[in-house]
Amino acid sequence: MGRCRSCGSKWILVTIFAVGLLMLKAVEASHHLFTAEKLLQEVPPSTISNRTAFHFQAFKNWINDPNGPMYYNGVYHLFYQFNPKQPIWGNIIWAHSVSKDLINWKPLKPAIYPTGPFDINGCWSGSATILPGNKPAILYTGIDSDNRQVQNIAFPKNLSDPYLQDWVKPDYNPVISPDHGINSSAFRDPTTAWPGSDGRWRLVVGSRRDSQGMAILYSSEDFRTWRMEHNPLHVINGTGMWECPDFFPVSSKPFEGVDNSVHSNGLKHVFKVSLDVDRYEYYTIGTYDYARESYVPDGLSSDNNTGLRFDYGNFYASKTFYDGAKRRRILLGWSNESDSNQDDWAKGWAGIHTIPRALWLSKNGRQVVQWPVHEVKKLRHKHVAVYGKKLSPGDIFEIQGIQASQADVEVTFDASSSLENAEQFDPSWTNPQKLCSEKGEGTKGGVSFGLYVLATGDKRERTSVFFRIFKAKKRHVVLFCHDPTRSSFNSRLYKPIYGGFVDVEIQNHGKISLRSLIDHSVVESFAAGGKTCITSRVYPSFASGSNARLFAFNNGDGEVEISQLKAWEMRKPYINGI
Ligand code: DQQ
Repeated sequence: MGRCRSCGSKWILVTIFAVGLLMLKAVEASHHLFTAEKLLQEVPPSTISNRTAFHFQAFKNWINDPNGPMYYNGVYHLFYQFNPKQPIWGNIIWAHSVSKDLINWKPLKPAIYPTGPFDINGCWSGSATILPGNKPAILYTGIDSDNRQVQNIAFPKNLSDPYLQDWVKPDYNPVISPDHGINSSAFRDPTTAWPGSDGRWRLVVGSRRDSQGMAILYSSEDFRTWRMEHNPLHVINGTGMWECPDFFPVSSKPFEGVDNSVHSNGLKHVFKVSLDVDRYEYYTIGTYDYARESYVPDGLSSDNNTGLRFDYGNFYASKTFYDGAKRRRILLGWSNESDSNQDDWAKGWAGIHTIPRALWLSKNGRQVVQWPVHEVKKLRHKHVAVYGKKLSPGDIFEIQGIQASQADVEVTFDASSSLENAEQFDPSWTNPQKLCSEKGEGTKGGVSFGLYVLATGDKRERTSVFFRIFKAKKRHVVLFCHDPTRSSFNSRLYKPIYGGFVDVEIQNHGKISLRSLIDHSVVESFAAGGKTCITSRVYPSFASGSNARLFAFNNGDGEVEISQLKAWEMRKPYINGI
């Protein structure tokens, strides 16, 4: 009898499931109709083929923030904010991929998705911490049944599974609630935890009180019961909601990193925040006093919208982790599409992550330096080189011989014979992005040179990656810009000009280096060995696939030399089935 009863309920379940599936299919079908229609009517075909090849992305649909990156027992884990149903934000869960080299990624089943009242309305960003006994733990923001933002914990179900595919959430979730008058709709994105000098764990959660952005500090003895500390770790008036804070010690040895658990005198820390109000990130370098639990940014740093940025372009919600295998700190960021929602429906995918970058403190301690992880070099394939090529004013020189839509370009320009032509720098020019717009790539004169990437043969379509050098009172000022204004004929695109100053003494030797990773719809550039980085999303209408060309140009008044240029075609790695 018992069997018959359970048979009956099984059939009811099967029927409900089948009806659900049909409904789901209907929804999917309507998306397909919409997609095909839009595709044929309005989207230039080449926009569709601009899918990135060697940047992290999902097989389809929407992705945003990198979550909980970690290296565990020989495997890199990357979780990310994912909408399993659509190429727009919504239905957010943690998707999960693993890698042995940070370049090829194997997709696994979703790791964290709504299961209880503490996260029933969404599983938002968070971080991983490896606890003593080599046990990973994830802390993430859940949107609970009252739509409050709460912090939850999850553990791997089976530590002997090399991929840690199943994650369990204890019943005692949430572990941190928005008590003490915290705004429950502005309380998210817990950091990786670090041990304090008293043995208690610490972490911060991003928040705001009115327009005051803050990183609320919590401590715990057992990683389960968390106590809000009296003082936030950091607060800045007028900055609004702080999303995805990150706080970590930084090494001054190039390419090296420091684990979050290290305490030592003189060790510098970085505090980074993603500002919801302008959707850019800012960081400061400072000193963390473990005993007082206070973080004091160095006098040179400011962490509002005049501050330092990891990337002066389309880059947000970044997160670092310590890679114990190679003793380095790695930074991952989300680069959103800058096409329209309409285009994203047509493409069926939206959002990529930037190439993992090693990150360390610059020699003068004033900023961090970033460089693509060395593993990316294994994608380098056919290559071309140019040495000692002089560019006279107005010259445009084509670099031929590789497919330039999927390439890694490293170039050193020598502007020494041209520096006397530099325009006078006005000290009131404090906003590099604005300066790049005012003195765009089309502005002739002074000292201005760089690359046209993803360009057509007639250069009517091009993305300009360039330097402009000015003469200030005691030194020269170097401006680095990305100008995508002419990157496409698609009128629906957002084409912001981006810019950052480069902290180099160019008057000493006249040389400056540039590396650009070009991947169909993304250009990720590193000026002066990674001191100033800019990422742009561009969608050429014609300069795509084998039609994309690469040029170097000199728009200034004096001669500039390409001391050395190497450009490699890049192979396509395996990324989540694409
Ligand atoms: N994205 C997540 C939030 C975070 C925001 C939601 C930043 O947790 O604050 O998808 O992009």
